[in-house]
Amino acid sequence: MEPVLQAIYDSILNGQNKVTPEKVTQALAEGIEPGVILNEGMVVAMAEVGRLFEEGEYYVPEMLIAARAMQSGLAVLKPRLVQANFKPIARVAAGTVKGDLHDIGKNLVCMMLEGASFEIIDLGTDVSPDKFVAAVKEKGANMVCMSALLTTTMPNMKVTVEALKAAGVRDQVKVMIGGAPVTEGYAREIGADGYASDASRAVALAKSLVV
Ligand code: B12
Repeated sequence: MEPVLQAIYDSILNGQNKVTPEKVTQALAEGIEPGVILNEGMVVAMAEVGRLFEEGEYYVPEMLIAARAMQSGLAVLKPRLVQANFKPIARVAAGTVKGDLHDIGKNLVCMMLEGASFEIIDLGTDVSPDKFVAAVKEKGANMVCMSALLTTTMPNMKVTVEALKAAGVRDQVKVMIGGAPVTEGYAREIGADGYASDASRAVALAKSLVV
């Protein structure tokens, strides 16, 4: 691994939220592609944080400070991931489902979609089915993106799809879902239009759904 990518990786793992943006800036200055910095320096670090948590070596506070370092690095990367916007391809209401506070993956998907000329209505985290419905009815969203990182909150994706149906707007929108525990099979099971395992695949999927 390039030394600067290793430094980014280490700074996230150690939750050094001042060092991460500095190292991301340095990596960009060294001419490393934003996608490489993201995937080979940052996303892998969060995966390692998850592993350490699973093994009982990290606890919630360590996860939290690692996430803060990740977010501060992403803030530097964002302008490079989000290119100039053209006429929006579609209006996307994106959020992490009810009960779930994980937003790094959702934010990444939003950034990449924004960079690919989608308009984003970011509903944030802990988003109730009613809020997704309101974004479609009142803000004219024609795509709904739901993220869930917990097996306990995943069922709220299904509840949201049902709420869209009950509100009579399911046919007006494409529904995309994702997040670590989510699968293609689950997307089919709950009647979503698609699933993607990462942010670049999310862009390809979103484009394929709007044509
Ligand atoms: C950081 C983190 C936290 C942070 C979140 C900070 C934040 N602002 O997001 C904090 C400390 C708050 C946290 C809290 C908790 N967490 Co946590 N957390 C993580 C961790 C380490 C990383 C998640 C992450 O950011 N990954 C990096 C991003 C880039 O990846 P991603 O989210 O998967 O997103 C990508 C794809 O999935 C996809 N994607 C994501 N969303 C979408 C949406 C669409 C539409 C599409 C198409 C694609 C897509 O694209 C993204 C980009 O490539 C994971 C471990 C892991 N391996 O996931 C645990 C993990 C998710 N957490 C876990 C747990 C248990 C918890 C807590 C319950 C802990 C506790 N006891 O309190 C709480 C729950 C709080 C809540 N109510 O939500 C477990 C979940 C277990 C399970 N199967 O349910 C995990 C898996 C850790 C573990 N290995 O046990 N956590």
